[in-house]
Amino acid sequence: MSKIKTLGEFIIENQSSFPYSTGELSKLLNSLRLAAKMVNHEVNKAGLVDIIGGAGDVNAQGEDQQKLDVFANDKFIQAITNRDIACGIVSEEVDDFIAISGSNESNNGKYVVLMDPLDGSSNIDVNASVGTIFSVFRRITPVGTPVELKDFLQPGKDQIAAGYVIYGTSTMLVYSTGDGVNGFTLNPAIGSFYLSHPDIKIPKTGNIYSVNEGNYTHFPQGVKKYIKYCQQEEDERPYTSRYIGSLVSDFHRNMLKGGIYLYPNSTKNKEGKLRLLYEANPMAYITEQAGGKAISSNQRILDIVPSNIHQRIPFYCGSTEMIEKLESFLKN
Ligand code: AHM
Ligand code: MG
Repeated sequence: MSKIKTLGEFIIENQSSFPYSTGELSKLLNSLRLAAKMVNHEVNKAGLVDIIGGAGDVNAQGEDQQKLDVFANDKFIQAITNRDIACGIVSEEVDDFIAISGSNESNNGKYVVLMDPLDGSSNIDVNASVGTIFSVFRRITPVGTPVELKDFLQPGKDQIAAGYVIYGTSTMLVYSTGDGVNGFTLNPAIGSFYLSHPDIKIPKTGNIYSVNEGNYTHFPQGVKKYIKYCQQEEDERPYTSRYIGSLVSDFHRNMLKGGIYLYPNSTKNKEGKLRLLYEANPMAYITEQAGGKAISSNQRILDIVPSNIHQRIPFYCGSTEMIEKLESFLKN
């Protein structure tokens, strides 16, 4: 039997392979791990809302019940803010960036965290899986000064860590610090994440395509043609269509089995729907670390220099050969 390893042990063991090995990134990852467990606990109770009360109700402790996405946002912000490691946060739930001045207003935090605390939250009501997505950069302004907008507007290739939590049939935390991708599964009985998926690699090709085909009429020509290609009877095709509508779940499945995920721009959503900073960038980083490819309409996601914190972007990622095929359709 192979040796069991917890996420905590893994983080400590791999600390020295981080690009800036001061132990601070480990602490940051530990705080994200803690918040993930709290959110997991709450997400798992979501089906009991009618019995024990939902958003707007008052719980047994006399506290107002929060919507799950607000709860997740608060827990991640608290966990990150509680330690003097990060100097700022961008969250899908908050319009502006959050500055963390730290103890004695020291502004000593070296990192910024960008996150979607509960992605795919429309899935909660129907008991389908949701996720948390996070991205970490080193600040570019000097330590000791207040964080600035430019600290958050860095191209994705400068991320030093990224990951996601999937609250699914099992809860998993998958992350990379630039040295491959590892996945950890939560044992809910004891509250520990265990290394279950070491060194994940996306198969070079696959037979799954994931896209909201209801929007087909509004898609760019190249994407329409690619979708038709996926459906043709030839070679290994037609591919299988799988779409949960929860980015983390669709991404996770395709990463393990091989496949392509598409969220194109459309005549309805001219910029696309997904957010560059806390959806596309972290997923693109994980994709490349696992040997896959992630692009926007005509460039690598990780090369894009962001212009605002909630920027949207067309997003395509997955198995390298499938993305390259899509690229050939987009070029024409
Ligand atoms: P959200 O951040 O408001 O939850 O939206 C993001 C979600 C993704 O998880 C998912 O891939 C996508 O929206 C689904 O969108 P659609 O319902 O348009 O297919
Ligand atoms: Mg989202």
